[in-house]
Amino acid sequence: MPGVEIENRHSTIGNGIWYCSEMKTIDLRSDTVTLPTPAMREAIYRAELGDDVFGEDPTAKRLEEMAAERMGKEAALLVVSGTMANLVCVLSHCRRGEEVILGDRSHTFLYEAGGMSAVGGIHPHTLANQPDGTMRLEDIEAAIRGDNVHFPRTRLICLENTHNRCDGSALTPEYTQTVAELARERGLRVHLDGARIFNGAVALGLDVTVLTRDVDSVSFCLSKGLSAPVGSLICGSSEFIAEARRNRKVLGGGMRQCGIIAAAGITALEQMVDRLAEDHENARHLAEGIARIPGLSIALERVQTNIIYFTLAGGRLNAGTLVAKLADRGIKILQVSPARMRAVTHYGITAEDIELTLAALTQVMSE
Ligand code: TLP
Repeated sequence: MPGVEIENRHSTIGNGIWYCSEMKTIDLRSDTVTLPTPAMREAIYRAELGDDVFGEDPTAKRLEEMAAERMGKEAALLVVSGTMANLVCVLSHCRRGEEVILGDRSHTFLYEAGGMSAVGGIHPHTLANQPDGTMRLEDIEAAIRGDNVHFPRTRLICLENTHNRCDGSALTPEYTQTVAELARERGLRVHLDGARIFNGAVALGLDVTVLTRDVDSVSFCLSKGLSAPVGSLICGSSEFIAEARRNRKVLGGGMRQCGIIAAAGITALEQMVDRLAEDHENARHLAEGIARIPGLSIALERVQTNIIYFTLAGGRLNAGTLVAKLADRGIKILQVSPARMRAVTHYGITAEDIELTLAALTQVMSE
């Protein structure tokens, strides 16, 4: 089953029910660990292919048309990853020496290897992310540069929805619209890192286009909660996507028979979006259980989608030890700082897995 593997383990310690020679692994490190569904493997097998750099892969074209329509944009482009999607978008909006306003906890700033400056000579201007993943409007306004020879030119504002490091929070359409209005007034563009935009739409009960209508470009991932093996899409105007296609090529991202990837992506869009609600329910259940375990603390009011963060509230354990002890019990989560951890629910994680995880956490915390 995707996200769940059977491992051979020969544990001699402990007395929990999960100790046995054949131990199930519950992998909550990320929704990126999801494996393609049987329907995706079938679609990959049957995919009609061509050379996409010549514009001749019918499956890639179909996925790009579907993606553009889903996001309410004119056109779309398939790229390898979320990281490449964000980089291609920034390169397509900005020239060398220009500046991007983005959150200090945004994925693009924290976890994309500084690509915009390393590759594009583009200057990141970070502003404090609020706990809900927003940046204050007054901070954005104050950060936009005046026309002065000393300053880089501000060109772009980047938002992230859902916001990974801010507890998987979903940005509201009202917030996005307000930022976009400010951007338009000041002659700037807005890019949305929508790696998990469908989680946002499902959590807010909105059509995804309501979350994307005000931005100039949006990227979203097929290979997270939607379970496809690889790929992200960039959506925007036809003119923007033509520029993005060129920048994808610069990065070596022209993929020949990429219908192989696109076929799984089509299945993902057709079959895997609505079920994200189940991941949100499991995350909530996990969070509520964690809130009841002495020594752990979690901001329950922040739990909205499939990502939860929780913290050790004092005591003798550090997060590294707790993560290792859980791993010994076949449960994988991520340590993000000395006291803080992340767990992400996804396809293949069941309500029973959540119970097992809570039982393991309770046991480790009481040892
Ligand atoms: N996030 C990964 C890690 O890189 C942290 C994860 O496990 O959550 N935008 C957002 C909001 C993301 O969370 C990620 C991946 C990306 C972009 C990059 O996507 P990929 O991994 O496809 O390059």
